[in-house]
Amino acid sequence: MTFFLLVFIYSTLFGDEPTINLHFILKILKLNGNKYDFYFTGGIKMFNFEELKEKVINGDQNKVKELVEKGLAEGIPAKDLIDKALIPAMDIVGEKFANNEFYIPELLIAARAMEGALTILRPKLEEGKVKPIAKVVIGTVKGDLHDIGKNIVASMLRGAGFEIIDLGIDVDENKFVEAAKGADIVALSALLTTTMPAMQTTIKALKKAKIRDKVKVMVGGAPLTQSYADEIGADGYSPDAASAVKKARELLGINK
Ligand code: B12
Repeated sequence: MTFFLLVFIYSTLFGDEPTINLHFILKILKLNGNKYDFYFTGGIKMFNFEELKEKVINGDQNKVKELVEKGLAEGIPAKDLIDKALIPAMDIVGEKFANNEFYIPELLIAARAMEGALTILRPKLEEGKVKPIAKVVIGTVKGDLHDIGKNIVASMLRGAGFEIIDLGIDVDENKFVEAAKGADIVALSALLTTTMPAMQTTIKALKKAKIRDKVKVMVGGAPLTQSYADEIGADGYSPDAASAVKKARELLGINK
């Protein structure tokens, strides 16, 4: 009697390091009568973070989307694709810009490729959304048009159960003050050293409107530091999106 397949189990196992994706296939083959044979086939799937990084740097929008979808299909978490390929790629783009190897068009093309990837990844970051635990008003401060990082922070907070009011880019202090009424946190983003002072202007405006003591102010963005946050009187600073979620919880005394 010819054999037939009884069970086909496909399981993808992840370790702490999901770059290497081990997969095993257990095949139980029934031979004649009561005789069974068990076979394991195994392999290693490697997601190429370097390739994704390179495609973002070169602004290859279509390839970036394709690789991101491939990564997700292989079980790579959205956060890993962002942290291990997309953000490092933007850092390199920034370095190239600083060294005059890249100019504004290259910066824009890379940013567009990054945005394309984030359009696919953002819903994944926001999965698990529950009843809002607190309200966060977020925006990039006046004079600053950078929003990629701010949008990641917003998505992570949304995914962690916060209600997000996103004011967008180039937001002046009055807009922040208006939106802050009834909010728990005001989150300010700045990517330029020249726009960092707008954070302090916003904090002063919150004080003037007598709502400073009703909201927590959280700041972030590549040029920011904890000491700058302290200097301008912010309640919290985080260097990245994941720690921004922790910081927001900490500021509001939310334990889980
Ligand atoms: C993409 C980009 C652009 C794009 C922005 C597109 C967009 N939609 O955002 C465009 C082309 C528009 C642009 C324009 C300019 N840019 Co630009 N840009 C960049 C670049 C390459 C990447 C920024 C980025 O998206 N990084 C990836 C994200 C995920 O990281 P992130 O923003 O830092 O966010 C993370 C954390 O900072 C944190 N975070 C961010 N916000 C917040 C908020 C809170 C509350 C918290 C808690 C945390 C947090 O969490 C995020 C996720 O982990 C950087 C270089 C760099 N490495 O930063 C230069 C850079 C920021 N740009 C720079 C410059 C000079 C400019 C221009 C002045 C260029 C010009 N001559 O016109 C203009 C300014 C326009 C303006 N008025 O804002 C300089 C700034 C130098 C400085 N120190 O001030 C940089 C550093 C490049 C360089 N090395 O010279 N830019």
